Amino acid sequence: MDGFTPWPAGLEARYKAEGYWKDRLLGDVLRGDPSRTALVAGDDRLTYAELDARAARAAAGCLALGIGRGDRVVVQLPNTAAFVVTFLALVRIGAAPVLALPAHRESEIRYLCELSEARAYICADRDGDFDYRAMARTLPVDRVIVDGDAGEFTPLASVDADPVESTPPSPADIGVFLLSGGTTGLPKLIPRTHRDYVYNLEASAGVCGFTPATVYLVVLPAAHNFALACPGILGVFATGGTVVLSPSGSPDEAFPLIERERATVCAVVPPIALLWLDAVSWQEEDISSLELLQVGGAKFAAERAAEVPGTLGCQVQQVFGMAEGLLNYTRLDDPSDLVEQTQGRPLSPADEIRIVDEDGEQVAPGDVGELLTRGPYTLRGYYRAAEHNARSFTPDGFYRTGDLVRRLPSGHLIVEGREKDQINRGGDKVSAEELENHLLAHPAVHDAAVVGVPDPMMGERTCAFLILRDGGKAPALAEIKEFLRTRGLAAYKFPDRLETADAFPRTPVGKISKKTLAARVAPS
Ligand code: J2J
Repeated sequence: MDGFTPWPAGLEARYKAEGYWKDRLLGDVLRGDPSRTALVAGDDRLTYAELDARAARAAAGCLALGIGRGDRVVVQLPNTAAFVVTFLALVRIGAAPVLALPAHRESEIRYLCELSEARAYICADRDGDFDYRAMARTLPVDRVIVDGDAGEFTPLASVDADPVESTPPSPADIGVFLLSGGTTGLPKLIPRTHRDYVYNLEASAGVCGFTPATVYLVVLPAAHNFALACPGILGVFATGGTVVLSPSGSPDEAFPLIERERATVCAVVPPIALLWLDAVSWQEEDISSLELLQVGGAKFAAERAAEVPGTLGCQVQQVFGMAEGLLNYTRLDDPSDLVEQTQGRPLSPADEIRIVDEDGEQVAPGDVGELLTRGPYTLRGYYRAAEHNARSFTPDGFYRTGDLVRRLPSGHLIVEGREKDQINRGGDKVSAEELENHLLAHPAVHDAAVVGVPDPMMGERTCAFLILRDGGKAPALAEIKEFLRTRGLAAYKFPDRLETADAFPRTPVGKISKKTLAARVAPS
């Protein structure tokens, strides 16, 4: 597979022999009782048998359009039954979905289509004021498939045919492409094979105690690794429970669904958890069915984690994960101090962890260093990114996470910071370089440097420092946002704040010192 970095033969043999890779396929995850409810989404309520039948018909519909094994398809759908059916259909025929977020815009989608050489782009008709079809007209793909009012494009509803036999993919094939949070000018694609992603979701379902009685509420974008497979939607399907899709994590949408469907588990990012902790005082719904709240994507403060059981009436689990692979979970039977104060420990006994200093040497036990990892579900290279891979991986295949952690004797990790040039905006990742490149295109901007500023709700917000061109007038934040919007950048990557500077502070080696810049705007 061109552009894909495989695991070395020795490790492949080991992961198979030790039972991590079972040669199961993503298309076969629907393992619930056929008569039980698999999916609730808006007015759709589908049993396992019905969802299976829909996926089979959609798979045949894709084949009829010439989409098949080895193809890539960019999928950008919100939390609807269409997302689930489309995902299952594509993985069944061995076409890999490239999972974009609904918030992505032309800048991201065009690049994903180009990089993946996508056979098709599947989207919704609109998202509020935004018309995906208008964007789709300019994309470099032969076929656009639209859920809803398709206009001149292929309606998703027409991608439907009597099921046919087709050659199944190999478990070693790429099953799905996830998006990296990114630290570079352009987003990176993470190839996940059928067998590694199936292990990811099955092992996660085990650690999180999922059973056929699990009712899992999805409030994060279904296309995000956390909501999709940690254990997520696919972990629920593999253990026979019920998935309930919510359009968002807003308490006025999520709480009524928890009450109505008696949801037992939900995965959220810290800003949503904080909102829910407050919202119980004014929302009137009965959310007592909730047993487990998974919180991850950004650091969740120990004090707030400690409030979850008393305030929301459920257990809390911290999740420190990444689309690249490695997942850390606090365990359901961990003592409360570990659950509150750590971000969990690795999912798999085969996860290898190294914590290193700037010279790549292992730090003393308990000291802070950069987390490196490899294992049976951690990528060995980004897709078609040889140059970047040379920096992101050690010669022996450990992924450099860019996260600064320390490890307790129990194996639990505490995230202490970050080395990568990224802003973690309440779980949404913003690559500083990507935003800087867009800002540099503005006529008034001579140079740009983007840093994170602490924020009580979001953890961090994005601050852009600008050096203006000679005689240039400082643009207003609203103008910059409008400029970025016309450039087709996703809105969550827009700066929250602008500052001007005459020059940027430099490190001894001449790089912009983002630490010094961030200190200028940090609350004292
Ligand atoms: C601090 N930083 C965290 C945490 C992720 C489950 C949960 C999260 C993600 C995810 C995911 C953190 N505390 N608890 O894919 O399956 C930061 C780290 C990490 C980066 C990965 C999942 N949990 N982070 O957030 O690919 O910096 O995945 O390297 O979006 O988020 O981002 P992403």
